[in-house]
Amino acid sequence: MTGSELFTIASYKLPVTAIVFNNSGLGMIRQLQTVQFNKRFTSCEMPGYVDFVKYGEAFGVAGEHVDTPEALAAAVEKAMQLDAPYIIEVALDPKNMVQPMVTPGLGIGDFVKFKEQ
Ligand SMILES: Cc1ncc(C[n+]2csc(CCOP(=O)(O)OP(=O)(O)O)c2C)c(N)n1
Ligand SMILES: [Mg+2]
Repeated sequence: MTGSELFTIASYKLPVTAIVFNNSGLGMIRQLQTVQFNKRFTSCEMPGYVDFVKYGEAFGVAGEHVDTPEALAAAVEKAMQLDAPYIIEVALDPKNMVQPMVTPGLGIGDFVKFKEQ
């Protein structure tokens, strides 16, 4: 979700809901560096935190933070009732990884297996 997009949906009061999965970094890159580069992390962990609800407020777009699946479901329900833009920021642990993970350059059947989360 870029500033240009926010500006557009705010300007035209479009009923668009943006859901931001905020893991404070480049999670996919961090995951690749975990699995393939022995945790030699570079340019994927971003110190600090950007509050995307406050960012939306700067454009006049309302929103809320959620940190559980139940709260996310409730926020989506609420957003669907609104005739206005809305931002839902989902707080994620930067160390969370996604499974299954497909080996880069290989087929969909070639999953990387890893134990760490
Ligand atoms: C235009 C472009 N540049 C670079 C990449 C490489 N790339 C893939 S995932 C990723 C990080 C994405 O980070 P984020 O949007 O925070 O999503 P996350 O993986 O944390 O869920 C990057 C840089 C890309 N896919 N496209
Ligand atoms: Mg990220």
